[in-house]
Amino acid sequence: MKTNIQASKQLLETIQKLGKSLHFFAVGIANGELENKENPLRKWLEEGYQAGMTFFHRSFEKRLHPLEGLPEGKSIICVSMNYWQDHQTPVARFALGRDYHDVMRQRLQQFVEQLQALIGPFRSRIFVDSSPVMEKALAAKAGLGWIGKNTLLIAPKEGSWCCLGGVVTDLALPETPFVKSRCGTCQRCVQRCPTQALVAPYVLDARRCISYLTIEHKGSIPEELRSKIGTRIFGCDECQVVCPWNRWAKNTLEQDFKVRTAFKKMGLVEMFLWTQEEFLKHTEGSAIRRLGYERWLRNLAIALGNSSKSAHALSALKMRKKEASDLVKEHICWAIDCLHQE
Ligand code: B12
Ligand code: SF4
Repeated sequence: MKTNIQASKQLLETIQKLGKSLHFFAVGIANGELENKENPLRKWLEEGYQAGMTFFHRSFEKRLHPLEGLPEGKSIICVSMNYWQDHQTPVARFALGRDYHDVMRQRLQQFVEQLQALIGPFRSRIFVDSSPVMEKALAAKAGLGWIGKNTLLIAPKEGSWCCLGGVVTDLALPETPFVKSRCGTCQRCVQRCPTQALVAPYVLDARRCISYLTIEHKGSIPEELRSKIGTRIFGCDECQVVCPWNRWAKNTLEQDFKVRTAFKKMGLVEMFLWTQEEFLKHTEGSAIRRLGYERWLRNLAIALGNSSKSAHALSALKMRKKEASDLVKEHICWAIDCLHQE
């Protein structure tokens, strides 16, 4: 028995060391059970906070039992990877470089191959927001950090500027210790959210969240929220920027995450005037590409309406209006009205 415990401790050390060498800033183990009497996912869905993300209903049970995604699945190796960089652009930091799904998947693949070379074959299934898995709840269970009032996973030393992922395995691994919440009485994220999307600590109403509206939402953006979006064109970082636990954020080690020149150098008008070909060229390999050109223009029209009035912005909006789809045209008209009112 004693030797078994020792062997599994050693295995855990090997896994954590390997993970760190591959630039994961935290590595922990969770067993898969998430079901509890007051399941927060159920309540969240009942309130309609998922907005148009209907996939949650389809995969409800699977999300609670992540081990079932792998025959004889026993443990889940959870990892996080830092994407922070000190650039303020209209694009949220997680999307400034290459798509994190690709970066993480490739790195997790390397991790599995190298671990198999060290300890022999085992079954595995990688996830990076690719299967119905509750990545934050699992990461919290594995002790990578705690779920903060902004609903994101916060790590004690690194903060929340990280993406999450993991590997379901048939290895029987010891669960790593849980980290207690350190949010305390702080409410900065809840108070500073521009659209009051954090309707209570730990509860996010996606229908109001700028990240949802600019990335996931397909149609017209509710008019009463447009002015609050400011000049954000893809995602929102506000509830992380204000979090005191992010004070010590360090620049990412991943070259692939580094900001693309287009987002660093180009202004809103220039990006709004990209042709579809230019949009595809500048967003190749980026998470932004999945937004599509039409929603890209929709978001930029709002950002221009919220920026300071300039002849350049007005003429770009008027020019685009001539050939725009109904969706984009509606947002352009709103933006022109905003600029005329200034
Ligand atoms: C749907 C989704 C969104 C939606 C909804 C966000 C949300 N808070 O749920 C939208 C589009 C708004 C969104 C936005 C963003 N997202 Co997102 N998103 C997801 C996704 C696909 C599922 C999340 C989910 O299951 N939500 C449902 C609710 C019920 O889950 P929950 O937040 O865990 O909810 C509860 C908990 O906080 C819970 N709770 C508190 N304590 C505990 C303890 C336990 C054990 C449990 C079970 C629950 C629990 O109570 C809440 C219910 O009210 C995950 C990837 C994945 N597969 O997990 C990425 C993910 C959460 N997103 C991520 C990121 C980076 C973002 C953005 C920062 C991007 C940006 N800059 O614009 C923003 C942040 C907005 C915010 N404050 O959450 C990262 C987060 C990394 C981290 N450090 O936590 C993830 C993990 C993707 C990844 N693989 O890295 N996202
Ligand atoms: S991402 Fe922005 S809009 Fe969404 S909850 Fe955080 S601060 Fe609010």
